[in-house]
Amino acid sequence: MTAALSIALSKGRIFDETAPLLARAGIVPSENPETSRKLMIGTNRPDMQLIIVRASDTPTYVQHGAADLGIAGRDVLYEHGGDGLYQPVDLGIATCRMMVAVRKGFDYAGAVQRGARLRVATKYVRTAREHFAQKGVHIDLIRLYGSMELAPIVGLADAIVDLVSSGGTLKANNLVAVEEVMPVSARLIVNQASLKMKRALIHPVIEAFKAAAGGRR
Ligand code: PRT
Ligand code: MG
Repeated sequence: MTAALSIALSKGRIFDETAPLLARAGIVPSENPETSRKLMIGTNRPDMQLIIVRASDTPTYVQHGAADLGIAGRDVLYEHGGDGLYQPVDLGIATCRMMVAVRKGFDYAGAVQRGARLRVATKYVRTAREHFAQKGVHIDLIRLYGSMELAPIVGLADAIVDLVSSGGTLKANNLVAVEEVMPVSARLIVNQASLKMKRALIHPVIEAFKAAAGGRR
């Protein structure tokens, strides 16, 4: 059975930081997705359920209307492109920064100035391509799926584009951040057709998230 409204979100930091906002919006999951193996989780509201997806898949589920609402990082939304998605609320959670980082001692400014062709490893290929195109820097993109921090150390790339929050991971791997690409936080996203068809149900949820996100600060 599917509930009237579904919210797609990922386990881990997105769920952890969304749970208090959900609670403030009056939505309490009936199971903890961190420990449950269920991918569809009911809530205290019979008309609302959570769909647990991979973080980078959230916009896809919402775009196709497989979920009415979703919670996704700006990083993920930027890579996806945001087609068919309405983004009414910056939730101000799961914040970090998308950064360019290099091996300590690598002369990034010099390389850019000389017009050297940079090898850039990342899973954020669209973001990286647009960032360097805007700067007029030529790059060779190397697409990775994770552990980007390894690439400069083993000589796979000159630079990486990755998310940084505490900076601990960069530090532990002898890397330094040299440039900000964009600040990142998680957004509430809504399927545009759902918004039209289920406006009476969805509008109060959007307002509740706005209030919850505002009250959090
Ligand atoms: O882990 P999985 O491959 O399933 O997917 P995912 O990595 O996309 O999901 P998850 O749950 O790790 O992240 C979900 C969202 O959280 C991301 O899309 C971001 O919007 C947001 N977020 C906030 C972060 C971070 N902070 C973050 N620090 N996502 C990832 N990181 C990683 C970063 O990639 C790096 O490897 O943490 C490491 C750096 O952390 P520090 O604290 O050492 O700087
Ligand atoms: Mg992760």
